[in-house]
Amino acid sequence: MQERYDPAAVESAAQNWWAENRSFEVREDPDREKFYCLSMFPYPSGRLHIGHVRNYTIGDVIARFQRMQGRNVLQPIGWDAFGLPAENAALKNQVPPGRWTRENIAYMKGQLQALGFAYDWSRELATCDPGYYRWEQWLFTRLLAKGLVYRKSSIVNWDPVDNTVLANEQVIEGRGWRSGALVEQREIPQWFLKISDYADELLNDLDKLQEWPEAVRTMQRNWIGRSEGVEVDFDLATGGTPLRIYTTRPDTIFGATFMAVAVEHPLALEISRNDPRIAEFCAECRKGGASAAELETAEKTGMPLGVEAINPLSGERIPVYVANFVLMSYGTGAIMSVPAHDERDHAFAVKYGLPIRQVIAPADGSEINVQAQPWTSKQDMVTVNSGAYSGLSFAEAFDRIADGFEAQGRGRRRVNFRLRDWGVSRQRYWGCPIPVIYCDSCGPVPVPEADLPVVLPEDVSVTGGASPLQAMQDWVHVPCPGCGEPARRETDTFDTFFESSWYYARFACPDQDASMLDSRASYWTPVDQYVGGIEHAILHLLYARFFHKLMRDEGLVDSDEPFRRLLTQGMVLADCFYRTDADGGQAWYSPLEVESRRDAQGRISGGVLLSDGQPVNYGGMSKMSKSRNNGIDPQVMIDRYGADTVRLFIMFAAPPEQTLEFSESGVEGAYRFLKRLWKQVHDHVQVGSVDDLNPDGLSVPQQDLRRKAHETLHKAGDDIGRRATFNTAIAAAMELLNAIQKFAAGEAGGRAVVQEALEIIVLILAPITPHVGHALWQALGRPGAVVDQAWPAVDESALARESVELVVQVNGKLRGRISVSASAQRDQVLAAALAEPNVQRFVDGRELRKQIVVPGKLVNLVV
Ligand code: ANZ
Ligand code: ZN
Repeated sequence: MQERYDPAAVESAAQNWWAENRSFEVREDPDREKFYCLSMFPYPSGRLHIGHVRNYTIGDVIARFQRMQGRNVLQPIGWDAFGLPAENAALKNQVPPGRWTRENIAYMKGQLQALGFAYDWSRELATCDPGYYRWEQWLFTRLLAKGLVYRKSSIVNWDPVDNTVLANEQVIEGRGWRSGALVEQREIPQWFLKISDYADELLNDLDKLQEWPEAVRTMQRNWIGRSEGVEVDFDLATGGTPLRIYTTRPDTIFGATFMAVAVEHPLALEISRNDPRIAEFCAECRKGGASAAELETAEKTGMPLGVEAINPLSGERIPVYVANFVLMSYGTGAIMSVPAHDERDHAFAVKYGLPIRQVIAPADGSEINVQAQPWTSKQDMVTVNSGAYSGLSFAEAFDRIADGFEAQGRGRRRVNFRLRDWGVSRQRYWGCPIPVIYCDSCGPVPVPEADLPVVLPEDVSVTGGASPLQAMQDWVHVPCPGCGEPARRETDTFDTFFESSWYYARFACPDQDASMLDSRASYWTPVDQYVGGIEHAILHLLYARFFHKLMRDEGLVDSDEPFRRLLTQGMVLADCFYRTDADGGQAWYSPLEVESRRDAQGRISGGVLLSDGQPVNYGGMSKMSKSRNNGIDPQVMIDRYGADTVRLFIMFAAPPEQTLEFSESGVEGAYRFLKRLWKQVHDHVQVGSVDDLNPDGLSVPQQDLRRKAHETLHKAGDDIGRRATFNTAIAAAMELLNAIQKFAAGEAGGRAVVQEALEIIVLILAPITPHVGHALWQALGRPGAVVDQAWPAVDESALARESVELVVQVNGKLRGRISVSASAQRDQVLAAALAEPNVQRFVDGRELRKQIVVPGKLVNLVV
């Protein structure tokens, strides 16, 4: 064994060994418990960032730990390879997106391998490969046949610079998230997946996901947004089609003082035709962002349409407005407004001087002032000012009013979901072609199964405008599969969430070229542990859950949910340093180029730029970002200290769900620990390794060290396996190393205890620092490779304390303490208690009527 710890040599040796022995290639084995560990696959942006490294290290530690528990562990990796950045890079560097993507994959694969992740590389996949995306094209045509896919013209957010449709989440303050251009509203035909058909199941099955963070389940629940209400028809005073509204509060109907419709509502459109002021108002509203979140915060505006509606219960006539806060895509696009009991209606009524009338009140009689503030409670309330419906609770009023409308045919109970159908069309080039052909006589025709995949042409030049597919005449013009007449291919591609919605299942059978999935998918799924960023808490996880159910209904998997346990890792933060230049702008310097200065309390107060020796200001810790130049390229750390140090630092610096504060001194600390461990093993094996530990013949200090080793093992197993607090397991291993260093091994018995304790440290750390583990296991003279070792069993007898302390009571009062051997019998304990001088004083020769011994705790003598 080398005396000096040389990470580069150690890491390549271990990695070669794993590759030669195909250590991480797995096969289905019905006789063994399987464990499928998956980290969210990366977008091949070019280089791993530190968030990736954290994500993959956490996943790898869990996978390796589960392997040591004897499970048949699958840990695959692949590439989420379609998406906009490839097109932008193509535009900038004049390389086709496919080439750029594959070059990035090659580089990043090397980075992942250098980090020693235990992936089954034989299953690697990239979603831009036709062998992958053909199956989502196939599924799409199946769903089309089943009626789960439809085409609909809809208003979209149009980014005039990127020439693409944006999701509502991609519109920030009315501008495109990437281009910053003012977003326009346009109507174009799009393909939709009917996720709404699964809304109830997606909601109810959240209850099965007990091992997901509660916060994520809540976000999903809110996103699905189930609501129970009533649709009611309000007649218009002028006659014609009644105005149908959706309300969850029919109990407040007597408080409706106006109505409001969306700017796209048929009534608003009809009146716009003759009223240019209304038309202009509607057009103006459509320009802004259409996201619900934005409308929530935007100033509420509207205009009276000049028509009145008749309240079906009170007969009152109330004005109808068109208003920007009513969404056409929810409910019926029209509402009754009750300003006394709804926030938005209240703000609107105050602004336009509309009446505010209280119709519900606190059941306990306390006063409220709805002119000043709406009161919105459903609980502990009673209806007031509501004619024959006064004096009722929410549930009573809801039911009576709903029953009445249903009997009259004027209304009906209805469940609505906030969740919208998933628009999957993207007007982008670098994505999976939507397998549809448009024919003038047959309409849209799905590409027949035999003609799949529709391969995306990769030899293109990207111009920045419309998708290059539109200009590829040879590709676009094809005969109609139905009638054979000239027809055109769809040039839109799928939303890239399509690919990431089912990759986890494909990893079970990536080589299957006759079907989307095969029986191996039922063996491996659901994923037992999924690890990824909280930014995917809603859309990615929801779409993957939806796809899992779609695939289940195709008979492709046999479970209801794709991910059994979910861990969402925290962000990585780093210090930021800056200088303010003459015109007030800030220049940011990488923390790696700055030597920080600390104040008396040890807090960073500033720093010096290494290149010019001049001071820089400290800007605090913040999320790593380009704008603050505080991103740390993990490759720099790997090159400097090795993969094990980076892995150890990441797992030690914080529990996985919390933010991690990057600091180079922390990385150095991890490196020093590994050097210390290396030296300890080196010094130990210099004398020779030992493997004949005799637990019975140990001295007290030897027993103490052995107990510490097994206590550490016990704690680490619980911390890693159950609590997922890897940092405390590492801290315990560090303490054990300290104890070994303080221990004077001396002769054979002591050296055997040290040998065992060192082996325990190596095994505990094996999932975290697997390369060092590989080398030290060999150095300790153990057979086999550490990667194939089982997690060691705790020796319960080693945990027993040499001596235990008991309290002694006489007639229930504390009279003394004794220390006895942990294995002492009842007689010996009693004898020791009676020999205690103070106890003797209180017993004082009297007859012992009762003697109670609670082992390990107390003795009570009754005299
Ligand atoms: C009258 C009322 C009185 C309402 C009251 C609330 C409080 P959820 O729970 O999200 O389903 N609403 C209905 N359709 C809408 C649309 N397209 N755009 C904007 N708002 C709409 O919310 C249902 C409530 O949101 C409905 O109940 C309606 O206002 C409003 F004291 O009707 B309510
Ligand atoms: Zn045709």
